Amino acid sequence: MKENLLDKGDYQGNRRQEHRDHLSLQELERQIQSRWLGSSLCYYDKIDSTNLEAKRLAASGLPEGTVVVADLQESGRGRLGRNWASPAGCGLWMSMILRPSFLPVQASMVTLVAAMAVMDAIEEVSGVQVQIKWPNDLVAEGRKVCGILTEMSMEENRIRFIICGMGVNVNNDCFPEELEQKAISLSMLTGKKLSRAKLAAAVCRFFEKYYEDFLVRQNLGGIKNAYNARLVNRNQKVVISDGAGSFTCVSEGIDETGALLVRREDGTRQAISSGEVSVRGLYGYV
Ligand code: BT5
Repeated sequence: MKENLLDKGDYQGNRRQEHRDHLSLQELERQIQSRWLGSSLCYYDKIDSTNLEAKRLAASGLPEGTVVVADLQESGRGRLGRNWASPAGCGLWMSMILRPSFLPVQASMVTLVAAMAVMDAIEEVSGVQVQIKWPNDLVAEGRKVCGILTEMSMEENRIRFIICGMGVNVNNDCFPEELEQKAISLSMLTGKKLSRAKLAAAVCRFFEKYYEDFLVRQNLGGIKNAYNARLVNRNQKVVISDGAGSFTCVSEGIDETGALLVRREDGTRQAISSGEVSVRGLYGYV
């Protein structure tokens, strides 16, 4: 039974969301017209996390191309166990099941494919030109609009399945205090309420296109230039941090494997792979 959190004016304990649009299995089925992505579609009014649900469904045998969407995630997840705020009525919280035959080392490139797909879908549906914060964020006006979480299950040395999840702030008109300076939604950027089902459909269509090109090439050569053209902080100083520490360098753009090429202060060049590093501009989050 659908629990109507919105009518309680509840936003994870915060203010009421003004913008809403209708999200349902029927509406998603009507909008999603891609060839294989979304041919199997699961929709939930409420779930712990669409990535977790997609993992469970993939483990139980659901096919490649299955798309899982929820109106509300109770435990939306970011990388490294971080939380993803996923209130009801305003975001696109969606995960895809992929069953590729490429090597596990290539799996991180799926995040970049997804970033391109969501970026193009956002532009088509809202007119907003977002930028990419390598490897997994889309940003506008210095704030995060979308985060992507790609997870992989392996058996022996091959991929059993990949779950690629994306969270897009669509019609949110406020965020919890700790995200107020860091997050933004498409409705805040446009002043308009947008259809999440249309956005989901556009993401699936663009993802199919870029993912198929990636499968043929086995690299990101097909999207590299377009990706770099929208890379935030390109040719500017950034701070790279990992568990071992941080250093300042100039971000030059991605290569065909999705690594970020940087120039250190002593002039040496390095390719940073997208493991668990964070890249920031010199000032603030972006
Ligand atoms: C991400 O992690 O950006 C990946 C987010 C993936 C979310 C999707 S939603 C569908 C699918 N199901 C899931 O359970 N997850 C995926 P990361 O780079 O670790 O960023 C997480 C950080 O972003 C948090 O620590 C917050 O600072 C910030 N954050 C949390 N919620 C946000 C939101 N709604 N908008 C913008 N920033 C947010």
